[in-house]
Amino acid sequence: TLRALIFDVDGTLAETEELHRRAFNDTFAVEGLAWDWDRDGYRELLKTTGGKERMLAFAAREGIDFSTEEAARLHKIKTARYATLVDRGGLELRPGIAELIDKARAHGLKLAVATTTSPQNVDQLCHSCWGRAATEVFDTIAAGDQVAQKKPAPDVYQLALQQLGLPAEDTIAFEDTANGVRSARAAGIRVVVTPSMYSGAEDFTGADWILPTLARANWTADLASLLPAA
Ligand code: XBP
Repeated sequence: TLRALIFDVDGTLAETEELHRRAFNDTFAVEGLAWDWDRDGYRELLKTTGGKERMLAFAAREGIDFSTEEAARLHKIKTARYATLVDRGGLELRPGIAELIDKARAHGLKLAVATTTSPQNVDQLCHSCWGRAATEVFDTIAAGDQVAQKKPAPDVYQLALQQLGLPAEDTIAFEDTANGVRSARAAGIRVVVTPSMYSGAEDFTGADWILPTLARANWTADLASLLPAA
């Protein structure tokens, strides 16, 4: 029986990665680092999930001496900058998300988050897009540093299942990236993918459904019959 939907945040609920990229670049600029991540470079960098991990992977690739302490320090500045950018408004839920969440609630399904980003960022997005705190939109939130290994490891989805108190079979995950699909599948969870701005060309092998958009004619019927072909 389907009892809960588990959502990825960045790229799935909203196209947030351009704001993350700007927050990184603004941070590098105020810190006097000559790092500037353009879109093509960022697409590659996104294969490393987690902002701290992404900066460390970039530095390692470029042969730059950069410590985990420095990554953590810069990441705090980046998170504050991201909050300011989200606060300015303009971030929108992807098509179909608001309706899906409403219909799922109306059906008595639980709603959860399994994300690589921080709880603060999830809350910021919920305030900006729903005008409500994350804990009012979602029943449980499994996030970034609460687990040992970020996506594509299954850890964050396993934590979400624990928080929900449900077996994997009773849930469906919503993702936008290959790393997200691998993470959900590794936790035994069926997964719907809606490719996003940065992930469109990725290989979604393992996904149970690939949908170009979550804007559906009838979410109520889809949930009842577990998403047959459009
Ligand atoms: C999103 C990420 C995050 C964001 C930046 O992955 O990889 O790292 O790009 O967020 P997912 P932080 O959509 O799988 O959650 O800087 O807060 O890590």
